[in-house]
Amino acid sequence: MLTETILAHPAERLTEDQRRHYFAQGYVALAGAIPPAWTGRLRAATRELVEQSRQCASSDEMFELEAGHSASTPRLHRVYSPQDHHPAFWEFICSEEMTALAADVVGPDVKFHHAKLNLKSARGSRGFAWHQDIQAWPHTDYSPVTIGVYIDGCDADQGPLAMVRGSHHGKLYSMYDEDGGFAVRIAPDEMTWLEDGMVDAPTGPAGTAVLLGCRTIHGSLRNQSDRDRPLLLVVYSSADSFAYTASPIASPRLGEIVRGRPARFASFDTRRCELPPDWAREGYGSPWRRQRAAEHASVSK
Ligand SMILES: O=C(O)CCC(=O)C(=O)O
Repeated sequence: MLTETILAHPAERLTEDQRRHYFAQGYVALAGAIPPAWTGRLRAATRELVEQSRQCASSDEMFELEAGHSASTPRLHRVYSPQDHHPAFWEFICSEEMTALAADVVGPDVKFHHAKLNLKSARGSRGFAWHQDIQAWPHTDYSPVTIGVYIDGCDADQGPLAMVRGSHHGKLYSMYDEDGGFAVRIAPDEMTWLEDGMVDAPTGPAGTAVLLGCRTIHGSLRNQSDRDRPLLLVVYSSADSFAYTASPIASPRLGEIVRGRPARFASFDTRRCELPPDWAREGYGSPWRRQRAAEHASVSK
């Protein structure tokens, strides 16, 4: 659904100011938007997944391990598709709290695309380079939104999501490096225009939500604190927006309508979007391995 049509529907959860901020700046942060009853359940479910990761010796399709992970000291960077590994996550993704937020920025009919749980363990080794998301999962329009929920809250030293204000109005950058690898990062020499004042990295208590548009340039620093930073990231779109490439993060839930009704017509925004590799054949693997490969390539040139 295109922005003008979305805005013709009244917002249910966001104030008009918050909704205006989302469409003007490409994101909006909502301190403590998700109630403690939910963050408590998500915290307990996260603990169960972390327990399971003790059996895991190297990163796989479910767990992205953080440096120093072992059976006695589990350290995780990410859990892929948490909704397929613990029912609390799917229930939350379909909940009124989440789908009403999504509906305010994608329109009344809401479709699920994929989710990930970025735990970013304490004293972690990785941030996330500046990038835009939509090139990894292009859709027929630019309605997709990622809703990030800080399950335990997030402070400045924990590597919060950082957004470049208004960058969704600008161009889509290439996510490929010089060697043709999909690096999930914008080449640093393309970002020389960036100044500190253009960046916002909102923090907040448990239940703080960040709604992030799919064209917005964002990234994050590594977690320098001694606390993990669990951030659940859920991607939704308008029901009439269709992904036209395989998803990098597969799930049997992909494409499920979680609010309202399925579409009868597709919505199109003809601004071009770079295509990712064929994830169905190549597999996505780890975005951090991709970014490291691109860094090494540019350092060694
Ligand atoms: O977890 C983070 O800090 C950043 C994650 C991110 O930007 C992404 O998954 O696209």
